Amino acid sequence: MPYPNLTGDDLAIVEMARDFSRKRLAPYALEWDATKHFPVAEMKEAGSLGMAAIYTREDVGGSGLRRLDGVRIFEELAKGDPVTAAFISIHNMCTWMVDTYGSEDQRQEWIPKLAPMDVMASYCLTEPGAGSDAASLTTKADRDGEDFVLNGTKQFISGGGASDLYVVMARSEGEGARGISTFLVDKGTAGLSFGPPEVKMGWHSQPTTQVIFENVRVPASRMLGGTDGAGKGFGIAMNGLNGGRLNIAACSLGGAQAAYDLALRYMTERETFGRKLIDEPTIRFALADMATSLEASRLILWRAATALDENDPDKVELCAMAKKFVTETCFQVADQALQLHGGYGYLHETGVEKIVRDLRVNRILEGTNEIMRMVIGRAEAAR
Ligand code: FAD
Ligand code: 2MC
Repeated sequence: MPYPNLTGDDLAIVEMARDFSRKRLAPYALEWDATKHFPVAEMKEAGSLGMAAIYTREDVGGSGLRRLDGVRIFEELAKGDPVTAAFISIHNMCTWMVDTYGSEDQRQEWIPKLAPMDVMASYCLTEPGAGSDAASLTTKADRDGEDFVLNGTKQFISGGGASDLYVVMARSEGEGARGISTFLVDKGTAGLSFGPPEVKMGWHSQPTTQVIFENVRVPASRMLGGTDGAGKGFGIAMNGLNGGRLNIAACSLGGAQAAYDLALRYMTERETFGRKLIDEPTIRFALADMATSLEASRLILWRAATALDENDPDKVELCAMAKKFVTETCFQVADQALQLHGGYGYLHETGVEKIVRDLRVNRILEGTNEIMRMVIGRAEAAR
């Protein structure tokens, strides 16, 4: 179904992402999953097409597009591979944080390297003892003369060990959310190390590791925003996540759309009891529910992305609603697509079981869907 109401420019952006996804991601995604290959060359190619700094300002090499363009791009990328799309989303989140909250020097230093993905970035918030309750994080950043010294461990970091730059939330100012600042830490810094890659249900083509800080010394100029950034790190991290949550939802939508497309085609080919499955009324009802879920997901996602573009007062709640609704609904669509394939759906070569595995985690990361309900519930209670 064509996207509604797109102008020529909007369509050109979608078509660029679709073309890249079809040619450079889709043909290889199953192999990358099986061999646990992190497709760095393809991601750099996405960067060269403007997809690593989508809503970052143009003066430093960003694409200067909207969040609305972003969710359409991530839907298209995820049709080819939801895992690679998700890492490009995390990188975009880091790039946007540097562009929005960095000093002019930091913007000039980093964005020209982040935009083409010459430098790949990871986002480091979660800790072994602080996941959903992120403001309770304990990684310390102690001031020592002109430097900060970081100590602590980050957990579940996407791109850990592979990324060149780590955007790290650490406690420099004292207790609570307002005691946290954000630091830009180079991979080569002494005292920085990485745990072994976690063995996961999905997201096989992307490393997830601990990121360990043992007396990691960074100049004070590496605090995001300079001295103005002291104590602002939690707000920076959360504002980054608003957009990240939309992109992750868009990854679920793209993955589910791809699974649906496979199921629809299979229903027109497979025969049981002497006729095509597509001619069974109950199969058509299943397809109808799936198609409706995909369209509803797209609409709430576009609504939330527009709210973020327009700095709507309800943007945080709308992003949480979109993340919760789309990641849950689209997981069900992908699972149903697997069911419609019968036993063949359970085989790796069909491509649907990978999508189901890869979409499952989107209900957990970038804020679990229980935390999304907490965010929505708080906003509703405050009305
Ligand atoms: P917990 O916070 O311990 O929660 C456990 C369960 O309790 C969950 O179901 C949760 O929803 C529920 N729960 C918690 N509190 C409440 C409450 N008050 N009320 C009701 N239910 C509650 N983090 C990063 O910083 N950077 C990354 O790049 C990154 N990548 C990831 C990649 C993968 C593959 C995975 C699995 C995780 C990644 N994460 C990353 C971490 C992810 O964001 C956290 O796993 C997530 O926020 C949940 O934290 P937790 O695992 O500690 O669960
Ligand atoms: N956007 C902007 N600001 C936000 C915000 C958001 N989404 N959420 C919270 N804030 C602000 C809030 O307004 C407050 O600001 P101020 O101090 O100016 O009043 C401050 O942050 C503290 O917020 P709360 O008082 O609500 O803090 P609390 O600790 O009660 O709850 C909660 C915060 C639960 C919403 C937050 O910890 C959270 O989102 N937890 C989930 C963690 C998460 O999403 N982790 C994802 C890791 S990244 C990942 O998984 C990847 C794959 C990259």
